[in-house]
Amino acid sequence: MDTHEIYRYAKQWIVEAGERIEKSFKETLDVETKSNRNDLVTNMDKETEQFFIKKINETFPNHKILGEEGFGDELESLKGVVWIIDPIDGTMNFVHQQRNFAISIGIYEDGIGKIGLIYDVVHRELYHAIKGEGAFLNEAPLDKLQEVPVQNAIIGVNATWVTANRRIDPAILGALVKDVRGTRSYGSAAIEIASVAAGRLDAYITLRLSPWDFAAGLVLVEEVGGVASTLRGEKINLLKQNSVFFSKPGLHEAVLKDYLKDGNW
Ligand code: 2AM
Ligand code: CA
Repeated sequence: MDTHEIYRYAKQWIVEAGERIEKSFKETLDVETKSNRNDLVTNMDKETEQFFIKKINETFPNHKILGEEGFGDELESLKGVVWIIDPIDGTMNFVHQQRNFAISIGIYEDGIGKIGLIYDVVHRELYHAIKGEGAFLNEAPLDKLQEVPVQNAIIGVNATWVTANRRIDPAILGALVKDVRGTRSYGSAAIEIASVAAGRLDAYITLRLSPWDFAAGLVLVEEVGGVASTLRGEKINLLKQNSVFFSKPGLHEAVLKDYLKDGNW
């Protein structure tokens, strides 16, 4: 694949899609719920995914597309070139705040992350990377991530996981939350993972994400020397829901060992 050509198109389309989303603020949104009353989807999520599918099909007819809203392909493998797209990550923020949402696009070839793009539309911040060629926030190169001890770390974590829930004993992450310098919750996994890549957060932890939530972020974080795994320290699977733990080096090993007990929970 001609990675640079794909990168140029993808950057152009993501900015154009962002402009269309911003224009929609003046119009009435059509909001529906999906799996539960807090799982929102709007006409703009669907229209934005269809915008990308049309562009990709016209320009790269051999590429496959995995999109959150389901207008792309049904994939059983990651063979070939696959675009993994979340047209609006942080839909609840989009609906309630008109900010703090992002478009997320990860482009993989035979399962290897080649391009990561996360566009924080309202703040006009485009995080982008080509594997092996560095990561950027708009024009500025992102620095390699340095080690940080737990007590100096700011971690992204949602309060869901330190209160009673179906996936983890709240005491486990509760202990970590007590020991770190601070916690943040932005409501868009893509922005939280991009923030780890940019050094604005030291780590991001969550118990359930889908491939479109983290596909782009994985490329960005690995490009700056960050570490990514599930909360049990396993490799993240791009075709399934996963728990995820994106982190600066050092902090990742320490948290797995001292709080997550190397997956023993
Ligand atoms: P979304 O806005 O694209 O749905 C909120 O904490 C973050 O979790 C958002 O990035 C949101 O993505 C994602 N999210 C919300 N519900 C989810 C679900 N049922 N499964 C996986 N990720 C989800
Ligand atoms: Ca979404």
